[in-house]
Order: sequence, then C-alpha cells, then structure tokens
Amino acid sequence: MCAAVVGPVFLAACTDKSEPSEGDIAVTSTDESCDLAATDAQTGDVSFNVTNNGNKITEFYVYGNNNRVLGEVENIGPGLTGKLTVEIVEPGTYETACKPGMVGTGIRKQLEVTGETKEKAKAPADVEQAKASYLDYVRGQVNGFAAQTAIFVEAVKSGDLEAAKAQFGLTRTFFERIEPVAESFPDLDPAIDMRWDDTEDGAQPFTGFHRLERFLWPPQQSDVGENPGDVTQADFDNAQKTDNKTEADKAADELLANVNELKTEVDKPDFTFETGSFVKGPQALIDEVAATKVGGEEDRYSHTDLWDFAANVDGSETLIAAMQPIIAAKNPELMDKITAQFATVRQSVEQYREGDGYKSYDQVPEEARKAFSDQIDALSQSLSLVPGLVMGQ
Ligand SMILES: [Cu+2]
Repeated sequence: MCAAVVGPVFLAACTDKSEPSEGDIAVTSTDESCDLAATDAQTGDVSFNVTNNGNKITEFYVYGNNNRVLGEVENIGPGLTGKLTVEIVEPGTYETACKPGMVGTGIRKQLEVTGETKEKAKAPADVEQAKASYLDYVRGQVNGFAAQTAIFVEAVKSGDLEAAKAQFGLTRTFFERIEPVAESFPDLDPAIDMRWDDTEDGAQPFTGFHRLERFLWPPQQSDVGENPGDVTQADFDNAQKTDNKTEADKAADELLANVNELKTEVDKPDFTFETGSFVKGPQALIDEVAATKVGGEEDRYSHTDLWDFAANVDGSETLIAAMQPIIAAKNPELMDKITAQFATVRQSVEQYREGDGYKSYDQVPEEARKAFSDQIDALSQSLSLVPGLVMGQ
C-alpha cells in the first residue's frame, strides 16, 4: 500500500515541491498531532504546506465524500516539508489527516470550504482521451483480479496450500498494476493489502493478502529481526497464536468480499479519477518500488516481491503508453529517455525470472537491490517531468 493518485470527479489533486506561497494553509505534523493554521478555505485551488516536526515519516491527506482520497502528499521525512494542492469546487465539510508513521487512519481534522460552486479546470482533450483508454485498462485489471482472487481463495479454503502458494504472487499482480487507483479507496485498500506494520503491533485486525501470506508461509523464529524485510517478534508471536485454518478461511472470505466490492465500485459507469492524479501515476507507481518495497517488506513471509515490482513497472509503463503521443509530440528526447530507462529496469527484473514466475527475493543480493533502486530513482526523475509536460504547464 502507499500512493493514492485518484479522486472523485469534482477534485483535482497535485503535489509539487514548489515554495510555500501566501494563502497556503500551514500544516504541522508531529508524531501525536496535526495542526492546521486555518480550518476554513474558499472553493478553488486549496494549497497546504505540510511541515513534519515529528520523528517518523508522515503523510497528509484530504478526503471527500465516503472517505475517498482527494489528494495526498507522502513520504515527508522528519524536518522536511511537502506541498499539496487540491482543487475543491464544491463547498462543504472535508476531512484531512496527518499520518505519522504512515499507519492507521491518521489524525483527522475538519476543513470547512465555503464559496460558490466552481467549474472544474479542464484538461486538454488529448489527455482526457488518454485517461479514458487507461480507465478501460483499470477495469480489465480489476476484473482479472476478482477472478484470480476467487481461485486463490478457493485453494486456501479447500486446504490445497501448495496451489494457494503458487497463486499468491500472480493474484497480486492485478492489484499492484493499478495500485494507485486501488489506494483511492481508503477502507478497501488496507483491508486487501495491509501489512503487519499497519496493525499497530496487533491492535488492529490483520486482514487481506498478507495475513494469508503469513498463514501459507509461517514465519520461523530465525526470521525475526529489525530490518524492513524481517518479521518482528510481535508479528511472529501473533502468527503462532492466531494463524490457523479457521482464521485463514475467515480472512479468505473477507478478502474475496473486499475484492468484489472494489470491482463493483470500479465498474460503476460514473467511476473516474482525477486527471492531475492520472498524469502523476507513472511516477507514483515507480516510487512504490523504491520507497516501500525494495527492502523486501511487502512480501516478507513469501519473498514474492519480484512479482509486485514487475507489476508496478507494468502499471507505470501502461500509463506512459497511454500518454506517449502527447509526451513524444512535446519532448521526444524525454520520451526516448523514459523508454530506455524502462528497458533497463525491466531487464533487471527479468533476470530473476524463473519458470512462470520470479525467483525468491531473498536470493537477490544487497548490491543488486541497491543497483535496482538506483535505476528506479533515475526513472522516477524522468517521470516527474511528465505531469507538467502533458498538462502543458
Ligand atoms: Cu502495497
């Protein structure tokens, strides 16, 4: 889980690293608090300048109806600031949240937006068209995801654990390709894809894929450690106590119900996502790999991480493919560079192919992980130029 790039039709979200300006709402996040310098705003572009005065990495979110994420700025390290601009065209009460440690529902604060209902800013027609073709892809992936999850869940429940293990990496790829879209559902996303780290040491129920992953690949005492890809002692103890057939069946049923709900939402004719988020999607997906997965923390019990990486890269490339005519027309050199950098990243992942899948990530040595992460960073740099270019700013 990590990056949300999507919002309802009446809002546009965009983050940038630009300087704070007058009219920004100053947000101060610490490990225990979230202070907004103003709790009211006017319809139109609302900008937040978020300062992290805590010791943990923080995030800042703005939510609309039904707790949908309208915009977020992520990975703000201690002492650093991040900026978020959200286009709010409808007056009303909105929720915001700081998420120190990037876990849980965050520290919530309300924001009153007043003023006239405004016309949403229009994206260029070619961008809207590219977005429509990408939406078809998203729906296709979500449909495949629901079908594949049903197979995985059936294997778990029938007790065919070898079959379930064989399906695990593949099933997740459908989700990982469209992760930013999935993450715009702040209840379904954690229910489906939370890690032990999100349970606050077991205070919250551990559900979804990674719960079943832990059941299928039971951690050993020798897996316990402090590195991101290790298993914590609390996680290990909780597994010993609560991972059994009854609990796994329950988690499997819940997972399938949640995935089907995601499918229902995305299939709705009026489902959409923000253009500002669409153009930032390629970088968001690539940054998923570098920031939150390269240590092996995503699939720490099964070490199927390479499936997820490949899927995140797929998803990013698909977004770029949708925007390619626009990028190539405006900056052919950048398009060539992005194409070459994707090829490099792809090659790194492909060398770990094995049979129909990938080698276990614990067989990827530290130096190779570092080299891969550098390639991802270089690609991310190029992708960061895409939103401004495509939107013609
Ligand atoms: Cu994830």
